[in-house]
Amino acid sequence: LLSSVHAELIERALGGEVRAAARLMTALESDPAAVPAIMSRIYPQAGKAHVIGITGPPGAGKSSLVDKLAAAFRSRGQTVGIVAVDPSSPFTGGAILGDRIRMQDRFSDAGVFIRSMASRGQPGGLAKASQNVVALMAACGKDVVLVETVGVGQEEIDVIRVADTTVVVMVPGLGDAVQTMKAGLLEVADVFVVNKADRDGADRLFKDLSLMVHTGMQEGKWSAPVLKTVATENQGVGEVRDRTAEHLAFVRESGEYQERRRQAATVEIDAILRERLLSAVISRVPAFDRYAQAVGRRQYDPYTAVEHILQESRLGG
Ligand SMILES: Nc1nc2c(ncn2[C@@H]2O[C@H](COP(=O)(O)OP(=O)(O)O)[C@@H](O)[C@H]2O)c(=O)[nH]1
Ligand SMILES: [Mg+2]
Repeated sequence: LLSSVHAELIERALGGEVRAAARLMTALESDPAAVPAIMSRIYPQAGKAHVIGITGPPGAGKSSLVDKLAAAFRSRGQTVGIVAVDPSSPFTGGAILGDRIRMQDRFSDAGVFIRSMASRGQPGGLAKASQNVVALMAACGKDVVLVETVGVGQEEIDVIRVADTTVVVMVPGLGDAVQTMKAGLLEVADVFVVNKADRDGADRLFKDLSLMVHTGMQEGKWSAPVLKTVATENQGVGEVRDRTAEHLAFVRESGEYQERRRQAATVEIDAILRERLLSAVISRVPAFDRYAQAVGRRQYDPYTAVEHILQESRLGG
């Protein structure tokens, strides 16, 4: 049930009040019991934004690019939300603060809303927490929501599974393109950016990526453009803005958009369902921990333990 405090915050946030939106985000992050009611009010309004995921290795220049990209969208009159998912712990959150200062500095502008999230300590997981914040920004009327996340680890990659368009940022000298393929980034890339194009090796990386994309090209399918940028010098950023917009138009036209939304919804439902099922099982099995102890002592194996737990919870066959 929606509390009257949250109901009022939602009204004000949807009306464009930034402080109300910020308080709601805090509630989404720190008050798991309040999340379902808040989301049920927000979700139906959240479909209008273009959600763009920006991912790549640490130090690739993602924050620098997001900063300039936000300005590029603003210059076309579009409002922008930024969700920066930081891999560092909230206790060593120097990078979070750094990003926020670096970016918010430039945007005293009310057309940009920035939220940094630590990747640890999110109840229910990072992907869900960031997706909720993205949905809220979209519901508040941001035209574009940029989601920055490090492209290492499944959880971080799940963060951008809900993006309409995914930009993979790579740089020369941080390991080759094959590493990126291994990390599963190739398959999610809609636009490749070779950032730090002012550095040695950028041309080589550009050629390797272009060849890779060209090899995988399919008739009637979107083919990821490979773009060069120097984020710190604001070079090539307008092109990134234009190609991401083009990608959205393309997938809308081709019908792929709906398929992506369906896949993203599957990821979201999956995560929520897992969590609900697990807590339902745990609450029905008071001696849950006894099983862990028994498995720890090798009295039986974890599969047998799960069999017992399911039977005891009466959820299993
Ligand atoms: N030479 C050069 N340095 C850059 C460029 N883009 C970002 N940087 C620098 O690379 C470092 C990491 O950038 P940051 O945006 O924090 O990377 P992130 O970890 O991917 O978010 C910073 O010192 C930036 O100033 C670029 O295009 N060229
Ligand atoms: Mg960053």
